Amino acid sequence: MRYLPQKIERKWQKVWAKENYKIWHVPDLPHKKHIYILDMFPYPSGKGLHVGHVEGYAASDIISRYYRMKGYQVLHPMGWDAFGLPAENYALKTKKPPQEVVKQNIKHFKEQLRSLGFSYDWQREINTTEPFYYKWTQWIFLQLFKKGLAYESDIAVNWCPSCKTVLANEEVIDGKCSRCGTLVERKKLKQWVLRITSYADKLLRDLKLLDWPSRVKTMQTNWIGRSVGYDVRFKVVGEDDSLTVFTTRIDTIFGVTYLVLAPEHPLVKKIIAITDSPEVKKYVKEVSRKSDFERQSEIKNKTGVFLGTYAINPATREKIPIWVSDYVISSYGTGAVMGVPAHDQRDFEFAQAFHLPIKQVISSDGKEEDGLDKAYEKEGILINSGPFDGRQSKKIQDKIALYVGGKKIVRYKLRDWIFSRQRYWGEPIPIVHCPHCGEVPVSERKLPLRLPKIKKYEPTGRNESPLADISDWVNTKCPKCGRPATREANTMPQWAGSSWYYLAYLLGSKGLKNKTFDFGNKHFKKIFAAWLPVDIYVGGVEHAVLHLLYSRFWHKVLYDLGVVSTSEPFHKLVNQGIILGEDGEKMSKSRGNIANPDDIIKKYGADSLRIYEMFMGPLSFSKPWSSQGVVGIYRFLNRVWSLVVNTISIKKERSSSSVKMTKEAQRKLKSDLKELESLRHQTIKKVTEDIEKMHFNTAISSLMQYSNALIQTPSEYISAIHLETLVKLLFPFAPHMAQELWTEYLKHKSLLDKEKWPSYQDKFLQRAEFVLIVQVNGKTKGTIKVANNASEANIRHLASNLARVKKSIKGKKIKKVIFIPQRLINFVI
Ligand code: ANZ
Ligand code: ZN
Repeated sequence: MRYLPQKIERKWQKVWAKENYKIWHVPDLPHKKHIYILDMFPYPSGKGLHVGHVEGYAASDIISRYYRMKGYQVLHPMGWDAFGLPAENYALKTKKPPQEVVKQNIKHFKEQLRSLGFSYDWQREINTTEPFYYKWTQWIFLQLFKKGLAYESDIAVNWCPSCKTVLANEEVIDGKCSRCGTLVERKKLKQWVLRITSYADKLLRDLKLLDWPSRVKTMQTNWIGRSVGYDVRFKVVGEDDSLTVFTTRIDTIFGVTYLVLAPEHPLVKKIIAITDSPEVKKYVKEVSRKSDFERQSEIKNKTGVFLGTYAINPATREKIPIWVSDYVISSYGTGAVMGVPAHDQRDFEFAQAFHLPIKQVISSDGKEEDGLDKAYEKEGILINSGPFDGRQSKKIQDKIALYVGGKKIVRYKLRDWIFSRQRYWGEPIPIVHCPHCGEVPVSERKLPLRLPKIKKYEPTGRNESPLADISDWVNTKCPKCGRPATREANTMPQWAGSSWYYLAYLLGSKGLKNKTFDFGNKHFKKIFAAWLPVDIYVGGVEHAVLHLLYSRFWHKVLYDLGVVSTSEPFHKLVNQGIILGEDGEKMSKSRGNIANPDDIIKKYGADSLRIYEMFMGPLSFSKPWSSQGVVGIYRFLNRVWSLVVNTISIKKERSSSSVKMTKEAQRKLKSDLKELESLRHQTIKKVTEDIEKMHFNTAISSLMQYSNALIQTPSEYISAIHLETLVKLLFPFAPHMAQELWTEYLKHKSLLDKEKWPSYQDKFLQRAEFVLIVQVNGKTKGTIKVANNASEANIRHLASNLARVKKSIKGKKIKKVIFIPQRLINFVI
């Protein structure tokens, strides 16, 4: 009769697992109301599931179980994002092949997910490293290639000459390699790149269609970084060339006192070739070694050098000097900037550092200030601007553009996606390099291009993946001309397989293994059209600009290919907040403040863990862990358990009719039971609405209130409908315990997944009586109990007759009575 979560939970997990979790399996083509509820799938690291995973997965499980009871077909799948660095690094550390490590880790993760009672359609489980999965990843890559959206390009990367490897920006510290301390160089390397920039406008525009947290939308908006401005040409003195700058403030052009180029700008090279200036050469060489990260973090400390050349300002015809500085980014705009120190703070600091003139051309009142101490960046009235003096700065932009020959242009911060990695554990890029035909795609019929099993999968230290050393894999024949050729040896990045996995679930392994090789076949299209877009997507905010942008990009390409029928993959996005350690700090091994889900399940059961994490606070908030909190929830579940178990056994012993009562007691009991029935309806309403809004903490609060009210009611008067309602409402949160009570104590044969969600009736929401607060001048003097249908006059009369109220208002004039129905009455004297 005791609540023993460990026993109960294992029992029901076994029942649910029957016939490969048939109970949660939905058909490819839904035939009634349906909903697609998706979790961000994990990469199966060696550490196993953490409490942050549990938070998001518990939330999506609750809504999945709820919608099933509401009669929906719920697609709620799970799988493994198993290619990429985390798995490979773990393999290197444990000195085991990645294939083996991944298999082991998946087994462990799956066991953990099962032990939490999550209701996944395991028949649709996918794994990005299975050849029949990545053949589609490769297929999508080939479609991108055919559309000109995948190309090879020489790209500047961070290069350590000692480790002979590319480094990420984060791996460069003070310009040095974080592993060996050697000065890092920027190096051009041939890489595969995806043209995400050609979707920049659509990616930005369609954010409007999405029900996403505004924080994530803002991050994507800034990352895409749309700017409307003008390209303006400046003639270079003594050269045939002209220089084009990109500016968003063409209204400041009369205030340009210098031009400044990125060190990589082609004109810099050209001028160096002519002047052979040692100073310029030295500067360019120095900064070329620095990563972008470093250049941008040095914003306060401006460096630069005069190129020795001049240009003509097209607005004033003045001769202005051309400088080189690393505050200009070579990959943005034209890599050239017109310097307006009076109206741009970065330019102001640069001009001060190098004693360049500062010329004010805009002011708030049309008058020049003497000596600016910082840039005036706002709009205003033009001054010192020839024919445009006295005009409003913003409105005059197009006219000034016409005057100086500027061209309006939209530019984006978004850069194309560098898509190749020099590592082993990724999808092979299905391209053959032929000396005669160039880059030739592997025939689609030959996919998957399998990743060969190799003995040495450590990074080579050259700018190639270890695959380059496998000669019988690399050497092949050109698919086009049949002559000897070599395979692309770089692999795809971690983000490839996850860019389309929500589609893979819809096909399942059966569909993915389908021989008819066409993603766009009619049947697949029908399945996609039926389920997409994903209705609710739950996951961490750390994916805001990586995964969530990449997958939107691939989806839009597939949309343009006619494969999918919606322009966006994920309709509603929900971010779970970060769970901090008990000390309020980020959970980490070194701090020793990590809460381990396995330990909690062992001690208190999965149901307690699930409910605790939902009760910690609003889902999207970050919040600290509390061991005491877990215990509190465990006690709550124990109380519910005893309530149901005791009520059932006591009811059996004595029936309510055998008890003798006075008339008065009978009347009170009747009123109490009426109240309880009203509370039942209120609880159903609240829990229903809260689950749909994903306000789980408040849903749990109202379940606590309802169960407390039941606990206070004598068992023999609690009708079965109360216990059934409580158990059903509790089911999405604590499925094991609810099912156990339903089966063993309430004696039902059904599984709750197949039961109907309780409904409420509005007429019962009205309570028979209310407790009303009575105040005088805002100070509480007492409470009165009034019938639901009592009139205001009646209530006023009752309230003013309270002893303490009587005393306060005696002989005073009542100025006003504030009455809030069902809550409060306040006499203002
Ligand atoms: C002159 C000017 C005057 C500017 C002024 C701003 C204020 P967003 O909005 O981010 O697109 N810029 C252009 N290309 C650059 C590059 N490659 N590296 C660094 N800065 C660059 O910014 C556009 C503005 O950033 C441009 O407008 C340019 O400076 C600078 F009062 O031109 B502006
Ligand atoms: Zn060829």
